[in-house]
Parts: sequence; structure tokens; C-alpha cells
Amino acid sequence: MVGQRAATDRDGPRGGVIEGFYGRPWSREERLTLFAWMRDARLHDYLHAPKDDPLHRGRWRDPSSAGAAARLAELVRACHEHGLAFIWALSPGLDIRYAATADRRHLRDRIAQATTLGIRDVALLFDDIPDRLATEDAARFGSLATAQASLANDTRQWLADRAPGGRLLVCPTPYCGRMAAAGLGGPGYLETMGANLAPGIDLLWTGPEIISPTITPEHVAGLTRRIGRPPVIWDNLHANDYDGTRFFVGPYAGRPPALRAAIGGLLLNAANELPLNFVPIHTLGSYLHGTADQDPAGAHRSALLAWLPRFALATGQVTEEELSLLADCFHLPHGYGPGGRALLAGLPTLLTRPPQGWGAEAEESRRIARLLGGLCEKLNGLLDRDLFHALFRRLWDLREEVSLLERRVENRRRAATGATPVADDDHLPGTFRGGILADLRTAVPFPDRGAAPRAAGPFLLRPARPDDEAAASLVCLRTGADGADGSELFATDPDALARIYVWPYMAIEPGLALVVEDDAGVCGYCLGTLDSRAFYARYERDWRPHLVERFPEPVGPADGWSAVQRVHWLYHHPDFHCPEPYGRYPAHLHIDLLPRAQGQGLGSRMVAHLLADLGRRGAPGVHLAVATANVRAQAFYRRLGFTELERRPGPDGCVFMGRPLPLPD
Ligand code: GDL
Repeated sequence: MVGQRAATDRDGPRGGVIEGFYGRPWSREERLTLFAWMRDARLHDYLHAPKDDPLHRGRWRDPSSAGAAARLAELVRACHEHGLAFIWALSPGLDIRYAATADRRHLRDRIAQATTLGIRDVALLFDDIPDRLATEDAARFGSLATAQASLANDTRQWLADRAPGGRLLVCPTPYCGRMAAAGLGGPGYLETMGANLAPGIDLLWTGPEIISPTITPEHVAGLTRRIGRPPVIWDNLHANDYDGTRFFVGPYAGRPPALRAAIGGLLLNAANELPLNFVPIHTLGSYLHGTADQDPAGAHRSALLAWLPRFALATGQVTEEELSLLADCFHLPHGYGPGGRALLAGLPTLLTRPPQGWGAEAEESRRIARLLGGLCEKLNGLLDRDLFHALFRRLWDLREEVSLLERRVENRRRAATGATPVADDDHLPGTFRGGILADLRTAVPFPDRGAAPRAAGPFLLRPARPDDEAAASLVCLRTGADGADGSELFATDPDALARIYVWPYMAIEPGLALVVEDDAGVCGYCLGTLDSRAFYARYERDWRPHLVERFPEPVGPADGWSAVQRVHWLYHHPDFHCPEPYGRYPAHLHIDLLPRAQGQGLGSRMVAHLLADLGRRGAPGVHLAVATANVRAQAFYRRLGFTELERRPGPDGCVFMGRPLPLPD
């Protein structure tokens, strides 16, 4: 047995990989492949903590059967032969009674059995468990941290007797900054843990978040003061068990080189699919050994180049450009690589502007979409079938999306020249983008994070729901003073405008109402109707009588009226004007966006969506009215294909603009 790598071998903190994801544990063969990759990347520790292995968590009291024990012993041997330490983890926290003698004995017996299989290093994991103590435990220990520290200290003693020199690592119940700040585990959890835990026991920590975009030495220094030891980082950067549509083959990033000196070790929780861990492990190695410090992009490129031979095809080979594009799209949880960004950057133009206006950015986006589509096809021929199956689900989805995109864009191009459209009829509602998850994702917004300061976005565009009415009314108010905030102007009746411009649309045409929202809530809408005259007839019949009854018509000279009174007057004297010829432009729409959602292409996206919906429902054309003074909005609609139909003169005048809609393809 070679045993774990000696400390003198190392030029950074101990590094390694955690098999710590939810989902199917790896097979023996997969683990052997992992060990070889880890050895090549000069890593040190393999932490064996498969969440969904029943004996690791739910049935933590049960000893391994003879067969399972023999398989584990063989794995431990193989791990050691690769020069790696095998850290065996147990997660008893779901139902352990910390004060119960029987449970302490169960734990000791499991550890005793593990040491007979060659295991020297152990981890006790208390992540993702209830943070309440049972009554007897609360009476005996007073706090969760005291109970867990007591159990860990005993474990260290048992381990020292059976495997002298063996390490013990503990994952606390609040294992990231956000959880600690929320008070998980009770007041003073981390400090109590730090004070009570025997020196030499390591504490695991995932950074400021469960999936941390960055982990800085400053963050770690603050934690080190609280827990009395530098943490061993459990890094979830490349884990993907929380989202089956994604995987991450971007570089190990967001951890500055200076972090290395501040931590007690660094373990990367892996992606469920073993083959997709090659690049994460490779770049983790370069980070740990400092070879990526000067040129992180170069280190990523060299990892991709080392991975490339795995992409041999039945005929031919995936190119470096293609693989790097794939890695740009399936990059890291919080961002894309350059290719992914370039693909997305051109979409608003491609999907909303006339083809004459597509510039270099849009053409680059098309080129990338084509390349990705071709790559997805090509990868069917991968000789490494394990790699293919690991990628398959995501490749299929990506191929469908880019093929839809390509055809949409091509048909917009053809429509502009009058050419025959390409067939675009194999993405059908129900089979494409359907299902309970898709519907839930569209329907349920992100939680409102309250007033915490945050950057605007990311934005989600979705169909409006009836319960959006209040938030949409607020958008209407805050853009109600000729685009500026009308809160003061309409202070005596904040819903005055919404009664005309929001509520009837959401009630009469719910299927043609879109909102855009970010974490702070709804920040824009686009509302429309298919047939303006039919809409006004409904308004006349079902809405206006109530308005007229509730809000008296203002009297006296009009120039003495308040803004609220001027709107109330409109309740009594509605303006149902539609530009002629009505039959060409019977639909109409309007849009409002709060300042934080402006200037990001969201207006064009919403209008493009609504135009597509109107077209699909058979509207031959659409019109809208823009204040004559608002030349910016007129230019915006011109870019979306609208032309001027009619002009109403005067200081309060407006321009009616319209555009035909393509026939549904
Ligand atoms: C977690 C779990 C981990 C899981 C990861 C990503 C820790 C300490 N625990 O919270 O098992 O794989 O998130 O979903 O990270």
C-alpha cells in the first residue's frame, strides 16, 4: 500500500474530490477512473459521501454486509495505490439521538468496521438535516453545536485508538455564510462548534453560498476567527445534482490564488456523471499547484485539449473550437464563457429586428447556433459511449433549441425577401418544452428578496397571472407621468390609470398579457388585444358603467383639473379611435417598463412575443399610439417594423403606428 501522499510532495493545500452528490452513486469502474484522473492532477483526498447510498445516510446504523465490506476494502486499496487518501463519511444527522448510548454504540461499531477495511480517515457530515434537537438531547447538551461537537470528539477518540494518525472532518449544519447568517443551527452555532471541537478536527465549509460564485481569503479569514481553525472547503462549483439540465465544464474559478494559504484543504464536490468531471479536476489541480495563476484561461484551454481525445468519433473528431464552445455554454453556474455569451447577445436583434439591421453581433450568434447544432448531431457518433450518455440529455435539448432558433431566424430572413419559408413545424406544444417542470418554471416567480440591495435582473419574461394585477398597476403608476414616476401626480387615486390601461386588458385578454420580472418583482408588462373594436365593446359593456358610477365627471374649466381628474374624465369620454384601414391593423398593444428593466432589450422581446402571439391567432396587423413628443418610443417601434399611420395634432397629440403581422407559419 502506497498510503496517502506525503506532505513534502505538496506545493499547496491538500486537494481532492467529494463523491457527495444526491443521485446514483458511482460504480467501481467509475471510481477507478476518478482515482487515475486525481493522481494525474496531483490531488490528495477522495471523500466518499454518496448522499443516496442508504448506508451512508438514512440507514447509517446498519453495518455493511460481507459483500459490500469486501468491495469497499478493495476500493480503499485501489485509492491508496493511486497515492490518494480515502476519507470515509457517515451522515447520521437525520435521526441520531446524540445523548443515546445505543446510537453512540452504533456509530462506534460502524467506524470500527470501517477501520478493519483499511479506512483511516473519517468524516461526520451534519449537512441537510433538521436543526432541532430532540428533548433529551436539548436537556443534555443545550445546543446542536455542543451535541455534534461532543459526538465528533468521541469519534476522534475511537478513531485514534484504531487508526492512529487518522483524520476527522466534520461538516457543520450551517455550512455556508448564508445559512450561518440565517441562524441555522441556533445562535452562536459556529463559535460553539469552534470552541468545543477538539483541535485537529477539520470543519468543512462551502463558502458564502451553497454554490459560491466566489470564495475570497477575506471571507475565509472571518470564518477562521469564528471556528478557531482554517476551514476545509467543500466546493460545489461543478456539482450539478440540483439541476438536471446543466453540467459545468468551465474552469475552477472565482477563487483567488491567495485563498490557498488561507484554507485547510479544498475538496470539489463532483458532477453526477463521472465523465463530465475531467475538466473540473484538471483545472482544480492547476489551481492548487499554482500553474493557473498567471493564465487561468490558458489552464482551462489545456484541460480542454487534454479532454479532446475522448471526443473521437466513429468518423472524424470533434474540433477544439467545438469543444470549447460546448464548454462556453455549459460553463459555470453563474456565467457563460465567451461563446455562450455571444450566442445570447445576438438573439434580441435576430428575433425582433428586420434582417437589414442584423449586424456582426447577430451574424456571430447565428454562426454559433449553427455550429452548436452541428456539434450536437456529430456527438451521436462519440466512440466513448459513457461520455455520450453523460452528455446525451443536455445535447438533445440544446439541439432542439438551436434548431428552433435557426428556423425562426431563417424564416424571418425569408419573410423579408418574400422567399418561401423553410418548414418549421416539428416543435409542438405538449411535446416540446412541455411538462410539469416547464409549467411550474413559467408560473412561479423567484421569491421576493425584500428590499435587499441588489443589481437588477436576471429578468424573466412570462405570461401574466391574475395575481400580477397589483404589481402591474404599480408599474403603470410609476411610468404614468409621461414615462416618469406618477406616484405624486396620482397620489389621491394611484389606480386611476390602471383602470383603463391595465385591468381591462388582463381581464378581457389574459392570454395576451405578458410581464417581465426579476427577483424584486414585476417590473414591466406588454398588454394587447386581438380585435380592438370587440375589446372596446366589452369595455363599454362590462367596465365603463362601473367607472362612470364610481368616479364623477370633473366639472369646471379643464385647465384647472388635476392629473387624476383628467383621467377620470376619460372614464366618461373614452377614446376608441383606431387608425384606418381598420381591417389591416385591428389588434393593438401597449407596453411599460420600470427604469431598472429599460435598456436591456426586454421591451423588444416582449413586443416580439406579443406580435408572434397575435400573428399566431390570425391578426393581420397591429397598431399602437405613441405621444408625438416621445420620439424615442417612435424610433423604438420603427426598429420593430412599425410605420406611421396617422398623426393627431396638438400639444397632447399622438402618432398612430402600425405593422402588418406575418401569417402564422
Ligand atoms: C448541498 C449538499 C451536497 C450537494 C450540494 C449541491 C453540501 C455540504 N451538501 O448542499 O450534498 O451535492 O449541495 O446540490 O454541500
